[in-house]
Amino acid sequence: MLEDKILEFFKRYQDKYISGEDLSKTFNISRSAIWKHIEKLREEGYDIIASPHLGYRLLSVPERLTKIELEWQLSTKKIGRTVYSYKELGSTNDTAYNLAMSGEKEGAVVIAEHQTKGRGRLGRKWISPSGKGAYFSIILRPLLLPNQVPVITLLASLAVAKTIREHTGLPAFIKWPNDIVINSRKVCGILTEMNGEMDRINFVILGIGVNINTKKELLPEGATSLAEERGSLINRLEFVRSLFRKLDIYYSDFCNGKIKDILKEYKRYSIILDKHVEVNYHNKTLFGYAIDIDEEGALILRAPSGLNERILAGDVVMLR
Ligand code: BT5
Repeated sequence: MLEDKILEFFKRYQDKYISGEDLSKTFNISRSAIWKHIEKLREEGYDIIASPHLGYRLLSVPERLTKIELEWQLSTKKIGRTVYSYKELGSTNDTAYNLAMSGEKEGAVVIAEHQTKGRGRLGRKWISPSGKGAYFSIILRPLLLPNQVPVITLLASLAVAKTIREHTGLPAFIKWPNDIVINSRKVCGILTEMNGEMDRINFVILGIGVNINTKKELLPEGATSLAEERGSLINRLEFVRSLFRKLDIYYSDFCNGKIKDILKEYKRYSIILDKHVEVNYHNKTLFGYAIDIDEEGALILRAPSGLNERILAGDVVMLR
């Protein structure tokens, strides 16, 4: 789109006025056509001033999660180098899945301001109020065995928890297997899906939903948002860009076999380790003491019998 190209031009010459004539020469269209594109950008929330003598100048960009704003000078190795952004989608995981099936490369991100069919695990819903959170999915193509896929959820949880801490100062913790909580309330959920065979991964879709500026009233019981916890709004664009960078680092560590290092750091932010917990899975309930998370992302639970149980998935309830 020509608007995107004009925008890139503005960004390159940040803080400078650009004359209508220069723009019209660069893009080979009339000055009135340039004006129409500028108007369109303004409608999208870009604050562009026009001075009769000096030309146009970009003052501020909208706080929206668009391809151009997210990709701009991101400097990651893989994550977010290509972004597909939408105002509304069913589920970003579904769109990313379809893109991966048609060969889209590793690191590409699908992001939406609103999801009409946001999904959790086991067919549960992920509530995705418009323009308030971050709902995105990343295509990954790790050269690993399927049993190591759960570690991707671990590294993503670590990246989210650390980004929240660094960005907002809030005490974010990881609740195995896929939740990030602040003051015991859920602020982020992760949905990792895989396409592969017994001994081979074709691709993984890593879906992340974070409640950023969402009002509590719009969220289910037991959920919260970063803004609710901090008491002030958060710049979503900056937050998501920081999160892409963190994910990029941990994913690259993971691909380079540094699972031990990731786990070591992960455990520092785990809220369930060394606690008595209840784990529910498929109508089955287990009680025990959470003693460890292993290198395949499984929870090791010491049962009341004294025996250790290895649990691959489930919902954890903390017991007092
Ligand atoms: C999850 O499932 O927590 C995974 C959520 C993943 C969402 C992302 S958004 C981008 C991508 N595209 C998708 O379609 N999904 C991913 P689970 O552990 O099953 O938790 C689901 C439960 O969390 C629900 O049953 C609710 O109780 C609760 N929940 C729903 N929406 C929530 C929200 N916005 N914030 C906090 N909790 C929520």
